[in-house]
Amino acid sequence: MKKNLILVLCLFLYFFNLLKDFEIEEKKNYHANDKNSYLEELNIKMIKVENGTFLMGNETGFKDEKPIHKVKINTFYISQFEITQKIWKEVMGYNPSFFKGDSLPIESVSWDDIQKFLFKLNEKKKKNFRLPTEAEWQFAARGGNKSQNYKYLGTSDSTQLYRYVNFCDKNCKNLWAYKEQNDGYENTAPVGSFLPNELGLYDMVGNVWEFVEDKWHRNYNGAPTDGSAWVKSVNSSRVCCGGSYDFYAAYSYPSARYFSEQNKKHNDIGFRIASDN
Ligand SMILES: [Ca+2]
Ligand SMILES: [Ca+2]
Repeated sequence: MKKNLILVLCLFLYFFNLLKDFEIEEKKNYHANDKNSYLEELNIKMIKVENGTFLMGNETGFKDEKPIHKVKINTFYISQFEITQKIWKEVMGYNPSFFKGDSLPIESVSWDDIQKFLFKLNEKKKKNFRLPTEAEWQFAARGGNKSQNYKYLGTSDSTQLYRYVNFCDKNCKNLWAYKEQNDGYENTAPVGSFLPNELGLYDMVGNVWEFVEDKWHRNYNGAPTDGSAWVKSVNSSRVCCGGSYDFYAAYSYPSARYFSEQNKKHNDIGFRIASDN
């Protein structure tokens, strides 16, 4: 009788473990499928940004964000996500990123490298993709015509920043890390990990800075007001926008701007693409 009981118990444990293994395998598959469909969706989805006017710059920001000036933007398209390493590899056949991962944003590419990427992409797709102008980028980051005039991205409440932006939070190793909030990432995050802005664009602020077409100027005195790129300059540095995983919480807003030599690579600068139609 005792023997039978032990046998039944053993059989029960055997089937229980089988069931558990099956469940774990199911869960793994679920996540794998989830990830694949997620990556497929990332296949350069473009969002239409309707024409409009806006006030570019930031009265309370740094000197380079001033003066505020009215800019007219023509309708254009911009990619919903930062360009990923998967897309870069598909087009260029190599991956120079410092932090590796298919769904992470491409970084450690120079502005010049991006021109080669755009040339190859346009050959493949028979399109005219380009970098957005700084004015287009900032209009889109602020939500275009759907803008709610949030101070940050998707919110004016600084305590909610961690839900919208991958910035230098408590996971970040730098001195300026904002220890009060946890966005979940020390370095770059898979694109689309945070909440989108009013236009459904992801990571317009944070994750990686984004190169735009314009050359760097120390302020907006003399900047174009028709949405075109400001490229008249002897300076060879190009503008990048929106902050990164390594940037200050307090300045993680759409008008944040910085620059890099156009032939230099940094592991906190990437890009997204635009087109006229
Ligand atoms: Ca972070
Ligand atoms: Ca970004």
